[in-house]
Amino acid sequence: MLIVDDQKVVRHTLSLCLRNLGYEGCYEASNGKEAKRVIEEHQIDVIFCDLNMPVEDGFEVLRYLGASHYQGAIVLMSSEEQDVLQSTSQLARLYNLQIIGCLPKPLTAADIKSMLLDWAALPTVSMGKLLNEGALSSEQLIQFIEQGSVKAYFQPQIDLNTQAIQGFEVLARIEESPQKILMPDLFIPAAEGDATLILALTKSIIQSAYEDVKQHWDYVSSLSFSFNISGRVLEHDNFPNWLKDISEKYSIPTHQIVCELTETALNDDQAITDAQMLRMRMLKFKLSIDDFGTGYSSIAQLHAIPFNELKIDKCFIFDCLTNSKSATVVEQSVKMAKALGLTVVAEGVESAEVVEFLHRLGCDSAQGYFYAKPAPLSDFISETWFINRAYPQ
Ligand code: G
Ligand code: G
Ligand code: MN
Repeated sequence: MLIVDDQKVVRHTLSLCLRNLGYEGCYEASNGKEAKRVIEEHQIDVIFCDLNMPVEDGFEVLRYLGASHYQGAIVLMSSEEQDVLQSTSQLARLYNLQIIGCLPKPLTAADIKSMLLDWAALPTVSMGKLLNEGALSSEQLIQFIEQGSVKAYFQPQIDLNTQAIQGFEVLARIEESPQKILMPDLFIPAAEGDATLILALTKSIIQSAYEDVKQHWDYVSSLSFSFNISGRVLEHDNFPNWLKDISEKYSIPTHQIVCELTETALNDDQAITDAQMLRMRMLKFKLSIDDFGTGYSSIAQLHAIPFNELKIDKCFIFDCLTNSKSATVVEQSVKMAKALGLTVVAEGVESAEVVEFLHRLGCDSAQGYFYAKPAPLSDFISETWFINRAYPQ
């Protein structure tokens, strides 16, 4: 275990407490810099990390752990209010880090004990390793890709001014059998760990979607198609040109293709990703910033890259009618997007009331279960609202 805190008394108390609980030999670090050194040199299963430290703070430690794909558990500690701790643990999840608890300061032995007991009792969290149950191995995934089991599902995006469909987001599924459809959480995280694999997967989803689009072209020729593009995919220099070539092959104009990039995807080498995004723009693809509001680098990125669209994350949309903080995030995101000349899509719209709220704020379009769940493209072609091009009000 590793304790990172600038206050000696905190480190001392916590270390004593852990020893009493049977955890011997804790490492200690008084700032982020020292913590990184310990993590590089030792196998650490649990990190207790303070947020406010003068040299390199807890946020820097989290960023570092995310970048180095740390697999162990993390406990956040702070005298900040509970909602700051909560938001920080949400941030950490974006880095695929495992936060097992947030301890308010001053620490108490009882809090520490109950949290560690819960953690030890969790079946999925074994020391230092996290097993994602049911997740596909790389070999399985490669096999599914090769046998053509990767399928594109389509979720409509509705123009809030006209109630007409304006396009689809394409979401990956694997058809293990006609009865068994595997969801992305079973294969995307693993694929993203391997730049070659996520590239192969992304290409096969796009190819599969283009086949469907071509087949139904007469019905969808005016619509946009959004793909989720992981930052790892952009590490491949020739991806933008590959996308241009395949779009030409299927006669789909590049301005109808939207590349959704998540903030977390925009990671390690900023210069490379930025250059790739600019290439995409020069080829006339549209760029969208996905899951907006859940990361913390978004504003800087909006500045640096000519995005066309901003997608407000569903976590803010879900409770925007009951949670004033979410409502504020939605409202401000719309305002900011408008000021920057971007179109705004709200994701996770589940009710007519939310549609109404978004429309009032000036949000351009909406996507969510209220309209439709992701499904094969052919399912939509026969729907009357689709044919009539207006969603019933
Ligand atoms: O489809 P679902 O509704 O369960 O999607 C879950 C998550 O998987 C979403 O966050 C989405 O961005 C991601 N996802 C779905 N399809 C793709 C894909 O083709 N590529 C990448 N990189 N992520 C995807
Ligand atoms: O992260 P990304 O925005 O790419 O992923 C979109 C995800 O959101 C997909 O998993 C999709 O199935 C899901 N989704 C879309 N609309 C809704 C909704 O209205 N409710 C819920 N719960 N999930 C939604
Ligand atoms: Mn998306």
